[in-house]
Amino acid sequence: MIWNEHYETLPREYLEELQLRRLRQLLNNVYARVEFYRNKMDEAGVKPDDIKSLADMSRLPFTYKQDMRDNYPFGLFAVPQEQIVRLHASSGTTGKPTVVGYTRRDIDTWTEIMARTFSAAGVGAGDILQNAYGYGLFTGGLGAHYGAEKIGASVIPISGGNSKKQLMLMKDFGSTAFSCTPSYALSLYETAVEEGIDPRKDLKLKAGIFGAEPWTNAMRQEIEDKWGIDALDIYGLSEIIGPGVAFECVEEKRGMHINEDHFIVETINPETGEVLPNGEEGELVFTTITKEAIPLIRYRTRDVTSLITEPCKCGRSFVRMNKVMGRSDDMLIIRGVNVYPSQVENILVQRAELSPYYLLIIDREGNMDTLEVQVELAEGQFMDRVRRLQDLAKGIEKDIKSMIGVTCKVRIVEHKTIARSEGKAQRVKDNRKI
Ligand code: DLL
Repeated sequence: MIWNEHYETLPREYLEELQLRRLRQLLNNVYARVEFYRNKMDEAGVKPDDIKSLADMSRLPFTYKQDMRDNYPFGLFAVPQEQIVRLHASSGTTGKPTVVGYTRRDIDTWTEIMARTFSAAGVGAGDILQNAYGYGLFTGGLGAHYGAEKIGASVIPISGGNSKKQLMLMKDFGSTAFSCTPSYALSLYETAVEEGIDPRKDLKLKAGIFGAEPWTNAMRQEIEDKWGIDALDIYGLSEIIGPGVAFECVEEKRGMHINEDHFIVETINPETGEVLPNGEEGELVFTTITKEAIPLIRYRTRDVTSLITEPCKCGRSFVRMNKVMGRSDDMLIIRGVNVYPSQVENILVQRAELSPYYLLIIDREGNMDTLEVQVELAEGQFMDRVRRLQDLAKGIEKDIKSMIGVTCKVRIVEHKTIARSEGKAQRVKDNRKI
């Protein structure tokens, strides 16, 4: 179901007109109110009035995560403190978190785009949504919560983890949908099996809304088969607003519709910053055109994917983004070869004997990088047939070499030896000291 027929199906020419109008308003606003943007635009020699078309956007300077860190905690806020009704933060790998603020209207916008997300997944009033994204500073829990209430679903705010309790409530309350990271969906399934629950028979679930980390279509297939549900992808990042920047529709499940009435998207070459034609793979860059508390202009997400401009069968006119293949800063360079964890995952998930749990361990011996791929056997597969395991490992090593171009060592480990996550999965251990 389409939540907001008017905006979600707006003909492109009207949509672009709306984007330009909102963009110009935003630029005037931040130029007047945020010193950081005023300085940056002055340095780049561009004034708000110079932006006369969407194509002129490429004249605007980029904003980086580092800019948010440099202005920690509230330096980029464009409204006075009295108007901020919520703060969230995302933890970085180093140092201080990235802080984001919301005005009341920002919360409404976020709720609206999450309502669209759930509707597109076929979830609505009468559904019971078990929300297993983490509640707290992470945007996943509360973002999904507000959207689900808005569409009239009964929300169970259970947060992440506590798998046995999750399953008990799923069964007792008759949850019809759930939301969490895709890796947690798989881990929860394992607990279900241990608890003697057959999700297809014993539960009423029909849909899952999974995101916050990259996952492949093969993983989607696996989740759908195991749980007996439609598994939909949802994308977002705290800096832009949180979950709901883009969402998949259950009709097509091919690419996530970007809420373009609130965010302008570009794909760029991450090295040169040059804007790429639609359809080419590059880094996603977003401009928030309705956000009040922290508007971001041409924010560099580091997420790499491509855009789909063909109209979608569902009737929405928003452009779609393909699945994120990785982050340009998660891209590993191993002996000069660019490697995304998702490429390795794609090779691993094709083998039924394996589970989707893996870890890439990178080290350096002398001047040589080494890559070890640890992957688990699937449930019910055992380590006893050594010869068979060797063949399996050799086969994967060969595929990784021919498809990705990097030599590695594959180590197959017992089922359930790689750590499970309740939120975002950790799939890379880089021990190189560079
Ligand atoms: O992960 C917001 C979110 C919560 C999205 C719940 C979806 C569901 P951050 O913690 O700021 O925000 O992390 C943002 O996570 O730049 C991507 O690298 C990654 N990411 C988010 N969704 C997806 C997805 C939330 N569907 C970072 N596919 C982003 C791939 C994703 N990567």
